[in-house]
Amino acid sequence: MSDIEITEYDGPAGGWGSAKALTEILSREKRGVSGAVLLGKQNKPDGFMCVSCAWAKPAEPRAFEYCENGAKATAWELTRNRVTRDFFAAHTVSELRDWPAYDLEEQGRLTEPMKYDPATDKYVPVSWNDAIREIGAELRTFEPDSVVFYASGRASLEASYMYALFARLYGTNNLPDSSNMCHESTSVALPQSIGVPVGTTVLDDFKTTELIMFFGQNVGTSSPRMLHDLQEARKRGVPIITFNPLRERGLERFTNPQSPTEMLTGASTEISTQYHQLKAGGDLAALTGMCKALLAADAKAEAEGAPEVLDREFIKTHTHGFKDFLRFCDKQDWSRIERRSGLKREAIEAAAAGYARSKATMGVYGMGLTQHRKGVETIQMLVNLLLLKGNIGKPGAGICPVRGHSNVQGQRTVGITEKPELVPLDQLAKQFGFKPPHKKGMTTVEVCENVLAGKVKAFIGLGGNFVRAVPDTGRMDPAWSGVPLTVQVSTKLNRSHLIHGEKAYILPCLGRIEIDEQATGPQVVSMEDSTSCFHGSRGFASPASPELRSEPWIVAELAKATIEPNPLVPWDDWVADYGLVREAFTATYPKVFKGFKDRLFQPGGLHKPLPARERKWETKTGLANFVAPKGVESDPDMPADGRAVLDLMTLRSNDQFNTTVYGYDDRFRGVKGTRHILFMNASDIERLGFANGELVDVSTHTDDGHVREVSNLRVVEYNVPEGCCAGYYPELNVLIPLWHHDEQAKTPAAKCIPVVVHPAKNVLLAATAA
Ligand SMILES: Nc1nc2c(c(=O)[nH]1)N[C@H]1C(S)=C(S)[C@@H](COP(=O)(O)OP(=O)(O)OC[C@H]3O[C@@H](n4cnc5c(=O)[nH]c(N)nc54)[C@H](O)[C@@H]3O)O[C@H]1N2
Ligand SMILES: Nc1nc2c(c(=O)[nH]1)N[C@H]1C(S)=C(S)[C@@H](COP(=O)(O)OP(=O)(O)OC[C@H]3O[C@@H](n4cnc5c(=O)[nH]c(N)nc54)[C@H](O)[C@@H]3O)O[C@H]1N2
Ligand SMILES: [Mo]
Repeated sequence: MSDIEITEYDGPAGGWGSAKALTEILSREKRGVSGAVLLGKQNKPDGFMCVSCAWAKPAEPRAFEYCENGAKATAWELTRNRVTRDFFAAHTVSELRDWPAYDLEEQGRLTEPMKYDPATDKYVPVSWNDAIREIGAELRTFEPDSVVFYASGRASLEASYMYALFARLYGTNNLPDSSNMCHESTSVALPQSIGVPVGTTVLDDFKTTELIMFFGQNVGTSSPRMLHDLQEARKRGVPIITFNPLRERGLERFTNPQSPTEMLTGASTEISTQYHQLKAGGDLAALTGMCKALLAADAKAEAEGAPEVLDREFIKTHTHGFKDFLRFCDKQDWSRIERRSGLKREAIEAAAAGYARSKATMGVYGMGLTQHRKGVETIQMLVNLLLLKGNIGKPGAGICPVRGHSNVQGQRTVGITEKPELVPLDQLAKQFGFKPPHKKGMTTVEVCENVLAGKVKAFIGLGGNFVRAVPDTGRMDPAWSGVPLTVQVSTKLNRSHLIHGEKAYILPCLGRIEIDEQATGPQVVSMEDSTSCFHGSRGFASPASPELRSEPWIVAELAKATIEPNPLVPWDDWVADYGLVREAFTATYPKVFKGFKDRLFQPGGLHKPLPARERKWETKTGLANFVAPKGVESDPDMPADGRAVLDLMTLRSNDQFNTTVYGYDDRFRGVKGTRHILFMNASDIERLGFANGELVDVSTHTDDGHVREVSNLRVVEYNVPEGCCAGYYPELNVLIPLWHHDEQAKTPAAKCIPVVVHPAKNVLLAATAA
């Protein structure tokens, strides 16, 4: 407890704080100099692709093309710590369930396959042969649609393609992935609006853009390499208009840790030129306000004979639904927009005026838009705003969803999706001579519903920590014991190994940074970044244990043990030479991967064709669509008795990668030594009768009959809008009702949870819980 410290952080993002954090993590994972040498290969055209975020890799990389958090992720994977059979022999699973996430993963890399032994409540070693044979035998007894093939977004294009094919040959489209909890709102919104499921911008657009609008993405923590692109744009005088309930440091100021001058002089670049601290879920209202203001400015310009504000030519030739959209905007009144967004009309008009001036605007966003009940509508509203001035399909302009996991976008590209309509099933049928399943598979939320209902017979996780990442963990955790089989392909120990099914296996795999030696020699893999560029990646480090297997190998062996041999699916040849897998997915997606074979290591990556970038609209109307939302409420389940209820946002700290907790500090937010906190506005603290630093219990305000509560969070007075509060994911996932998700995409609405704060019932316990 004495180590907990909450102060105001007044440094920039990057800078010396970043350099120091880097040295600390390399030494903690015992990777000093060798780690630093490996970091020099990170995100280089012939190196390995970072295992942290999915931000684009420039064609001409900087000397050190990594950031503090990318380096942490590398050190985390290359740690010298190991989880051996002795570790499992020394601890029962029930005991490990009480360990914090940090302690579990800090044990190091998994080293050999393990199997759960109910008699001793321990994991015991099992040979690869037996593990694969036993899992295959189990899978053969289940109805395919009762088996789930989950993927976190790290596995390569090669492993992902094989995994998706395995699931479909087995007979199911149950291929949910982490993007179901992340950018699924994007994948549903953008195809309706502009006919592509991904962003339309590339790195070059940052060089010619005239304005960047930034919504709900914490660049300093979640995609720090992007700060270089933002800094360069700012140096050209490009304004950045930010909408975020929190004043995130990376969006305020940045010192480039790779610039000696900046480091020595302490110079930093101001990032945002306008910063709008809107309410959680206030974006739909704020965007509506901006559209209204823009339409009003255009009408005024027309009346005065001044140049038009909208791009009328673009609207006429390229869009559909403009009239209905106008009607929607006309109907919304400013008082409601102000109330819901938490912003003054003048502030919204100032943002709109900035937008009106720009001839090329980018709209960048992250989880602040996607993780809401109306996430899809909000993203579509951002597209509407861009369409008004023709900002899709021209240089320096476009929509830029910032993806999470390093290959989450790529997994979708090669078939990991529960939506069969997104996959060329006919082509698969032809290529591999089978009848692919056409029934829609389960999303992440549907998997949870079916686990609760006892309908899931087996769960296979290709990476990730599903049990910990999903909503409603208090209800979910006990339900997993009713699943007959759980299999986790992992690099490190996590909660999904401890909250397991009746039969449970841990299959340890190589990480991307490690050398992957197969029959034809060391293999390379590939992935897709946030800007739709494909890159090759080459492992450099020796494997953490001789017993590790590659993900393609594990998928192939599981497939061979489960389904009938098919001469058209040469699993063994594919494992021997991943180039043959690339040939196979190029045959399935010829347009997407045209020329990939020879351009795997092309600097900057190979950009995949995106019709919307060329103003070709593959939508139902054949045009870009204005899509009007139903109203401006982005989280409509807020109960009526408003005042005691706060909107909770669950966030990442600067010291975590999703459920992986690197440490207990959140440097940019001034928090040291704890993650068990609740950021609150000073006036809410006073109004509700609490004090800064007091311990409180927080419960979800719903009437669905379930009690959801987290106890002993420390109140931290913080600059969040009144009526909002914030804390850390995944500790607070217990508070998110399973049904509290985007209405169309089913992305859990993790950024706006109605909660009530109570005095702590049992403060004594807290002293040990901190
Ligand atoms: N270091 C590090 N990097 C990561 C990850 C990590 O955990 N650690 N995770 C990776 C993954 S999988 C993902 S998806 C991305 C996630 O990266 P982000 O999209 O940055 O996700 P979050 O950190 O959840 O926070 C999003 C931001 O949204 C703001 N916000 C919250 N609610 C609202 C709202 O209603 N409106 C607006 N406008 N803003 C809001 C928050 O204040 C916060 O700044 O990062 C990836 N990169
Ligand atoms: N409340 C709340 N909940 C959220 C979110 C939120 O903002 N708020 N964000 C959501 C988002 S955006 C996401 S993406 C999900 C994340 O959900 P997941 O992707 O399921 O979770 P991670 O924490 O990224 O998974 C970490 C584990 O992956 C394994 N791993 C790491 N590298 C590899 C590898 O190379 N191969 C294999 N096979 N395994 C590997 C390690 O064992 C590690 O323990 O969580 C979601 N949940
Ligand atoms: Mo994510």
